[in-house]
Amino acid sequence: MSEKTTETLISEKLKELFGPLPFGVSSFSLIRDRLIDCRAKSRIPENAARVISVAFPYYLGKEYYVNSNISMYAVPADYHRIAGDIIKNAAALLRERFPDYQFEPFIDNSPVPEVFAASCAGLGVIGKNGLLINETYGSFCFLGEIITDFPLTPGRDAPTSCIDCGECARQCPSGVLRGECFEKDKCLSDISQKKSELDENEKEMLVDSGCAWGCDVCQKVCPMNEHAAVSPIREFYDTAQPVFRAGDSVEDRAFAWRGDKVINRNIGLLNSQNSEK
Ligand code: B12
Repeated sequence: MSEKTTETLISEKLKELFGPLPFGVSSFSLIRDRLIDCRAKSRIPENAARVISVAFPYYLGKEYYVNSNISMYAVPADYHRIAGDIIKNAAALLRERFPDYQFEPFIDNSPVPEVFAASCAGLGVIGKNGLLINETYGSFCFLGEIITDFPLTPGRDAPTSCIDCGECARQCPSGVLRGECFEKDKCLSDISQKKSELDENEKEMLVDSGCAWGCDVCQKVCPMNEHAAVSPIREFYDTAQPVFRAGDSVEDRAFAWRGDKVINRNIGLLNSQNSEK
């Protein structure tokens, strides 16, 4: 019987580690020139060859969002921790099993343009809203990756695009998706994270959205999300908190990194509007 190649062994291990989570491989050379400047950049292995992208679906079913006042991605406990634990644990086990190779995990605060890399790895198309849309789970997926120096066979050599119906751009509350280029600070999701004082227009947009953290409009109106499957990640359900009240602990929430001032300010704005009605 022929011996299994290292590639086969690593591929089998990845299936064992990620189970039902979509994952795929892209060539590091595709993103080398697109890396995002951040501290984590220094962790990229010296002879980086491949990026193993993993999607962490987070849609829990509509009953989980009843009367919610925060974005769907912030309903479960902090994905940086939950998905971070899965990807860090996987990288540690890969290092242990294949000590001749490097496996470095990243999530969100990552030098990898995660949407682009995931599409190149075959995990889905890039929507006009800039998000990765997976065939099964839609765009309701967090992304993370492991960079390795092992030359696994990559998926595709370029990203692919959505059906381009334009609905996300038409419905975008701030109009940022209708602009020539994506001006990050005009996105309502970015506005909801702003530490500095919001101007009247920003306050109005936030209040109208009813969402104290993030923005889901470009995802909710996307026809490619209509039949998104629910997440296979148990912990997302067990930790779900759809309504956040001023004074609740931000510990282990997706917005913990911002502290409690910004979310409390936003909730105050939503509440003051409700009491005026
Ligand atoms: C900064 C950031 C933000 C900023 C700016 C977003 C932006 N679009 O630039 C703000 C705060 C606004 C934001 C908001 C959100 N974010 Co954000 N964000 C990031 C972060 C940390 C970096 C993004 C970045 O700077 N990319 C680099 C620049 C160069 O990318 P870019 O300008 O978009 O360029 C892309 C296009 O050129 C495209 N592209 C290139 N070639 C081609 C070719 C084709 C054919 C096509 C179609 C596209 C394409 O690919 C490039 C790279 O992605 C990433 C994590 C990461 N490390 O990637 C998460 C990330 C993109 N965000 C994520 C999420 C969930 C969100 C929100 C949905 C959260 C919410 N509900 O409020 C919103 C969505 C808003 C929106 N429509 O973009 C997820 C997206 C998951 C997914 N399924 O795609 C990520 C990957 C975080 C994660 N680890 O899961 N985000």
